[in-house]
Amino acid sequence: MEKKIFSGVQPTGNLHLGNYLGAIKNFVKLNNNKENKCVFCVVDLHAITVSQDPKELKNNIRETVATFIASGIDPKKSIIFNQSQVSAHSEAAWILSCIARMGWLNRMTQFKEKAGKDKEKASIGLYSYPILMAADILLYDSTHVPVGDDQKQHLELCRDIAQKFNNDFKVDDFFKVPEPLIQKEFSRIMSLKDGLKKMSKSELSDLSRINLTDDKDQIINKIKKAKTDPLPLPTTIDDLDKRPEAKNLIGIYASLTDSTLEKSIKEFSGKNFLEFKENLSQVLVDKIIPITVEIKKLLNEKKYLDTILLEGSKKADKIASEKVKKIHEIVGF
Ligand code: AQP
Repeated sequence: MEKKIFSGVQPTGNLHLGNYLGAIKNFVKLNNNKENKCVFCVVDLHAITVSQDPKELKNNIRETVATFIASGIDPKKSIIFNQSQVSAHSEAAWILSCIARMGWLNRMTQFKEKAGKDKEKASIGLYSYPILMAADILLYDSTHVPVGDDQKQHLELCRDIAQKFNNDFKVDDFFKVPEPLIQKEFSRIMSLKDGLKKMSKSELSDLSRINLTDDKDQIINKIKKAKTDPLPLPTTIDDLDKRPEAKNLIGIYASLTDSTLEKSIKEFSGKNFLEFKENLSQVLVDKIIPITVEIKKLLNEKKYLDTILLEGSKKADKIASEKVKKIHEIVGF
């Protein structure tokens, strides 16, 4: 069966190993399956829910496209575009915000985490962001949405919005109710400094993450400094449960080598972290540096990147504006 895939990445700089292993690596696999129709969006409207420097934002949009392509997404097979260029997203988001309920949004944990203690000062966009995300997905009749584990709740909200719209207007199956595609293992890569915190772009310490633009020395240094515990590496998965940093590092190793946690534990069981970290650094350098080199090369080809976005936007606009026309009819405009 044909799958319609949609996913987005925010152009907020510092794309990192978590974005790669949790999302982009999966995008590449989906892009390579002939049965799938994929749309990968640089979600710049989402990015401005927190303050952005306009010049940096422009560069970050190009860097995100460069990362998609350097990782192996083929713009001939998949639609790649930036959200702001297809106005249907903003329009559908408004209409869907009249469908979504305050109570639903109030439960979103990511808003609570990102807004922090001073919720009054957070932008309204940050609060209503999951509705825009629902519009992004539903406009393309997406059947599957590959995301990291942190986006699971937003996807459930998207499903609720689709179902309520279909029920309210008695238009059975107008919005497809999408399925999340969350990897069973390695769907949440944690900070190198704290195994209980997600690896994140906005974390102040650069040592907490491997950026996809880091060079070999930076990668080796960050792994050397990554937090561990004093015990040797464990022998079973159960032993890892109380050792979040060890679990995260072995998980990263397993994901990069396309292995499983179990096999990777066997490979290093009883060894010390020094030896394991040398192996991990080597795998990271082998897998990530070719991507880094390609990103840097592509960033010098601004016209090429802009053309991909322009062509992608035209294709996306055709699909999304058709859907908005139908929404107008259903709503009674
Ligand atoms: N640590 C992670 N582990 C696994 N997947 C992750 N993703 C993000 N962090 C991890 C997945 O990457 C995709 C794109 O994410 P995004 O651009 O929407 O940004 P985000 O989730 O807001 O990323 P950050 O790094 O966490 O940014 P900040 O610091 O701004 O909060 C998504 O599919 C996401 O699940």
